[in-house]
Amino acid sequence: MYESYMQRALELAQLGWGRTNPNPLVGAVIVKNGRIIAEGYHKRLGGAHAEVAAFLNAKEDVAGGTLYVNMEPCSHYGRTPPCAKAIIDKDISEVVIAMTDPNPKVAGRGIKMLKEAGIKVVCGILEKEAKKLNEIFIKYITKKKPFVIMKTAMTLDGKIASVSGDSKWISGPSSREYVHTLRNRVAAIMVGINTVLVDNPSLTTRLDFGESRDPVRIVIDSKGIIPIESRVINVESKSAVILATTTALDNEKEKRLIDKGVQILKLDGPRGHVDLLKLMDELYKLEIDSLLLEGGGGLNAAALNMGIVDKVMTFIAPKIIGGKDAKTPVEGLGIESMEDAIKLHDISITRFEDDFLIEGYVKGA
Ligand code: AOF
Ligand code: ZN
Repeated sequence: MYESYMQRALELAQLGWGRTNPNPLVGAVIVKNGRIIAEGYHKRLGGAHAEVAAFLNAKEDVAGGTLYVNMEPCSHYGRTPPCAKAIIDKDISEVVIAMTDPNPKVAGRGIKMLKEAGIKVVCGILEKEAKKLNEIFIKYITKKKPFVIMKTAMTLDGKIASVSGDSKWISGPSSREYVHTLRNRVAAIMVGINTVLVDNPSLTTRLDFGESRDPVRIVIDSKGIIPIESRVINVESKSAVILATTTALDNEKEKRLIDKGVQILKLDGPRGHVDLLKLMDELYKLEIDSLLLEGGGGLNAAALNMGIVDKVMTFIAPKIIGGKDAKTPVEGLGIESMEDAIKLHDISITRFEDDFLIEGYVKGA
């Protein structure tokens, strides 16, 4: 019973995808006399927390009911008052929780408040699923850095473009649609300058159905050579464009970019490169909790080497194009010994028509 109501809370939580960042995805269900009498979820940043949303939706008295919620109710005054207090005030008898809140401001205090008020608390129901759902929030709130997903699409022979640079399209329509779902969920998307020069992407979200919103679009451009007329700068979008560059950026160019609404971050790193570690700290300060890294190979290699990648998502299309000079997902100098290879864990495979998506996590990110 606990599991099925928690499953429902997890489903509700997902309705908030891409709208709650940098807050978690939270859903709540209230059960009384063996049936659901209220449901709610966290809809958007600054809005009611899931528990309060469920109270607002209740059509009958919730007193004596059991509340199911996928994250420990909060105990602090943040953008909204503490949910643990609201639960106590509503006379809920039992609270079933999937995971404790990793936010240091809460971290067990919500559960403590409930127990002290005499409410029965059960914790750990569908905990693994709940932690996976909020993997972004857990990383962001505990490590104070965005959760980085390196996404690539390659042929069966490991190429991301043909020898002539053609890459439209490696993966099929249903894989590409899924990438737009991802763009709709994450706070930001990031590419290297070569991708801008070669593909001229807009980096916006295009969904076939439903309301879409664009992630903040970040371009890594150490020398400041981005063309002013690039699509990413000029396409119609409500989302910001951040140019992560260095002091090599020419003053005149900087002014023109700022006039176009581009935000400039100058983060000088070793050998004239942008310091990716500093960038992660800056993005945390901007409340960017998640980053979809969409290449190219040079930037992917740098990101892996700097240890900023948390998750890898690789689409493999059953096509063969060959060519020793055709680009691959990870360039750089490469690792010499297999023993030192970056190994992924918690691997999963999903099929999108003829393509396979392989996902896994990088240790210690
Ligand atoms: C949410 N939604 O349903 C729950 C949250 O500053 P605030 O008021 O937005 O609070 C954010 C914190 O509240 C968040 O970091 C998490 O610790 C806790 N729980 N947050 O946005 C919810 N239950
Ligand atoms: Zn709350």
